[in-house]
Amino acid sequence: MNTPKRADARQGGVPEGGGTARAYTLHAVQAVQTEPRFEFVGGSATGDRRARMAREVIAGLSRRPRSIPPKYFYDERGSRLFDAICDLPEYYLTRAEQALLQAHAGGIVQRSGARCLVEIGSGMARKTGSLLRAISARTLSPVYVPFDIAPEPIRESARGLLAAHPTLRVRGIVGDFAHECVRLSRGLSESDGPTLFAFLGSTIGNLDEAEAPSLLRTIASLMKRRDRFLVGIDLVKDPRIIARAYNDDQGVTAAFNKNVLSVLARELDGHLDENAFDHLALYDEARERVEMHLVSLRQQPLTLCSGDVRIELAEGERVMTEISRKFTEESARHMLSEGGMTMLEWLSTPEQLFALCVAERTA
Ligand code: SAH
Ligand code: AVI
Repeated sequence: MNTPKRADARQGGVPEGGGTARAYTLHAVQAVQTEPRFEFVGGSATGDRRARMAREVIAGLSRRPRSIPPKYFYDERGSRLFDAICDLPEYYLTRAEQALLQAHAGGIVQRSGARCLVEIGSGMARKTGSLLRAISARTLSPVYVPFDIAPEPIRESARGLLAAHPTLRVRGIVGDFAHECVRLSRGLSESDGPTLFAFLGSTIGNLDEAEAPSLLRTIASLMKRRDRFLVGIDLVKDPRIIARAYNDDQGVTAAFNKNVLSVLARELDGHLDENAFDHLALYDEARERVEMHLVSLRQQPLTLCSGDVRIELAEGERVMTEISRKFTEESARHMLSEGGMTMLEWLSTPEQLFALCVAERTA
């Protein structure tokens, strides 16, 4: 495994987090850190990634109802569009989760004893700061392992985090969490200490009833007894609040949704016209989930792989691009237990908009 050698002040017997001793040790740590503090420790060859994308996209578009996996939203532009969504007045999720983290990150980290943070679907790592500040207050050699399908946000967010945390080491991993979570073991080392596995932003809601427990079981298999799992969960609430969050006035969510067409055009030699589709996002109260679609505005062929694959879309036909499930404490507990985890803490906003949930691997 490609683990950098660490200048670990604790080996020198210096008490952690202690005033002058800490300042002195910080100097020492910086002075001997000759290796880069940021590295990518794994990723797939472009050809393999494209082949999987072609398989999954063609399979999804060929069955009824037609669909495209949501992970393909996130090229560089898609990641930026999602970042812009987080600032929209209608998109309450990010602010609610941020507020919870500001209030509870210290306690969550303290109770878990975490010295290492793994973040699955880390994106621009907007909310990671609260957790890393709490971890850095406990150890002189914090480790952050962001795992995302998109390399650009890993690189970009690492820049800010490294500047804010002078002894932080970042081991970025590019991969698909549906198939490649085992890559996380390349970013982890026994000496990192107790690890907090975070899955923020309600991204778990983008996985269906089979996918979510399957991912949780994989994460649980990577966790040691003392490790903890922290997941951000969007809650069932007034359907109008949810529907507005996915139908913003500025059309950023519509642009994010349509961006998947340009990803397919570029990566899979597709011929697709963004203007020939409408954005549609509906909240299904019975299923407690948002469904996001692209609606074909006319009868049109959708061609991929330089014309080798041709799918005929009827006028008004929908292609589902994302589900976004909403939970109650009970349904979240059930999902976790199906995924081999036991809920330890449930922390929700006073308005019951969003919750953070801490879990351990079921023994
Ligand atoms: N956690 C961040 C970002 C959430 S957006 C936040 O809370 O703001 C969802 C993130 O998950 C994106 O960065 C996207 O690239 C990543 N993602 C989506 N599907 C993925 C998959 N199958 N494997 C790995 N990363 C994925
Ligand atoms: C990343 N994920 C949790 C977002 C969500 O709310 O489901 C993606 C998104 N889709 C539309 N707006 C935001």
